Amino acid sequence: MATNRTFTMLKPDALESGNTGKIIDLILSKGFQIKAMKFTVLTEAQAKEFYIEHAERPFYGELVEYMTSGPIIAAILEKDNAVADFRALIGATDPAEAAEGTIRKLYAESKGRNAVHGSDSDESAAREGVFHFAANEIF
Ligand code: IDP
Ligand code: MG
Repeated sequence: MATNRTFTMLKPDALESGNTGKIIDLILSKGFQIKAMKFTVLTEAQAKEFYIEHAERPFYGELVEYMTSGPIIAAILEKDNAVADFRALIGATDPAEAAEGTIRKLYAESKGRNAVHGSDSDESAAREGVFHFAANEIF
C-alpha cells in the first residue's frame, strides 16, 4: 500500500451509537479519500492477530472481547501525510485527553471504547490494509 494511505476501523461503539455517518462525513471533509471500505465482524482470531503487539498488555483480553462484540467498518484512506494527519484527526487514545474537534473527543465513550482506529505508521498501515482487504477490494 502506498505511503500516502492509512487504515481505519470505526469500532463497535461507534456503530452502536449511530455515529458512523457523522464520523465518515468528518473524515471526508478533512480531505481523505476512501479507497476501500467494508462492514464486517471480526472473529476472535482476527482481533487477536490484528492487535498482537498488545498481547502482553493487561487490557488485551478486554480489547479482543470489545472488538468482536459487534460489527465494525474497516477502510483504507488516502491523503498526503495520511498516517500523521489521520492520527491528529482521531485524537488521543483516551477521549478525556483528546483535543477539541477530534473524532475521539466528539464520539468516544472511554479509553477502551474509543470509536475509531488509526494506523500508527506507514508500516502498520500497509500491514493492516492487507490484513482486511484483498487486492481487488482496494481502489
Ligand atoms: P491507539 O488506538 O490510540 O493507537 P493503542 O495504545 O495502540 O492506542 O491501543 C490500542 C487500543 O487498545 C486502543 O485504541 C483502545 O481501544 C485499547 N486500549 C488502549 N489502552 C487501553 C486501556 O488502558 N484500557 C482499555 N483499553 C485500552
Ligand atoms: Mg495503536
